Amino acid sequence: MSAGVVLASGLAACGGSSDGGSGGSGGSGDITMGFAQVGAESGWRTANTKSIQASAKDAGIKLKFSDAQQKQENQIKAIRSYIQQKVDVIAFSPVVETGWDTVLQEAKRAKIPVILTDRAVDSSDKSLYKTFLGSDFVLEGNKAGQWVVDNADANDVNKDGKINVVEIQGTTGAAPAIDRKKGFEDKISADPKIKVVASQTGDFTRDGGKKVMEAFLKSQKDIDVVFAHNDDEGLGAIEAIEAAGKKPGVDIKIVTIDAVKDGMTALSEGKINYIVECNPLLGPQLMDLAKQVVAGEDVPARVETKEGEFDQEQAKAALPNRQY
Ligand code: GYE
Repeated sequence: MSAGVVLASGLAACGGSSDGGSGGSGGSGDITMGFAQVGAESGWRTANTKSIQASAKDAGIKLKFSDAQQKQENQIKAIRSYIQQKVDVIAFSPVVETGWDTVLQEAKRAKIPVILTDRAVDSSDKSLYKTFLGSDFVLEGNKAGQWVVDNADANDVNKDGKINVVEIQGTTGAAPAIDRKKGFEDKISADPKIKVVASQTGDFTRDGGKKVMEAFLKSQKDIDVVFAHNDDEGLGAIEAIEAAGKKPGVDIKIVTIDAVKDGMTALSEGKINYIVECNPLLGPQLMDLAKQVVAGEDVPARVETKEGEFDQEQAKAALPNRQY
């Protein structure tokens, strides 16, 4: 409801209890970072926020943190306020890909370096940010699609020679939604039996996934597979499938992306069939990059995180040691 930006300073205790770990370039205790987060829409996002806050503390970086509640205008306001406060570096996870040039030019004019974290922007001017840190979302979509192809027989639940997929997309216009959709389509196009028969956004939330799945269950007679762009949407879909008297993971197969604890638990219980990992623990790498850009050092244009994928047995084995 509230249109305002939630601005909270997740301060690393000033006065310097943060001596350990920072290493490398000196003077990092003086760095202030403004971080404009997307929101708190998913388990992934919560883990990402915790990682950023804890790593800032460990690195001795003073963090100003804001939650945009999934609204671009709130993120823009937060970035402008960081420019006014003359922070040393701005990092943000752009809710959607387009519409950032003006505010990024303002940061550039103020000589404040910007690091894109987790999500990319679609801008022809690459000088507007120093680097991008995050995942290859097309590859994640590829992996989900390849799983549907590789398990085509099992995924043809009704044994009618057709594999009907319903897709629950992430936030419209967001890099992970655009890229995961594309990556998935690229792989399933290899098998003419596999078709996406319906596709809608669930905004990366559990509630969104549930509502979209309820609508799909009414409009589609024959659903074999759900492809949800994140675990939370898949978990919402499970609720809708169960409420319709069907067994998720059996009557309708489910493939998702993220591999957060709740998703992995559902996978180990047989309610999800496959999860492609997307690592939210970007904090330590972000703080290292921040120190480098503030020190004027060159950094790679793109820094990617390493990720895996899990079936039901692998989820059981991995769960006890899962950090998020
Ligand atoms: O997959 C989803 C979150 O941008 C990679 O955003 C992130 C995505 C993640 O809401 O759960």
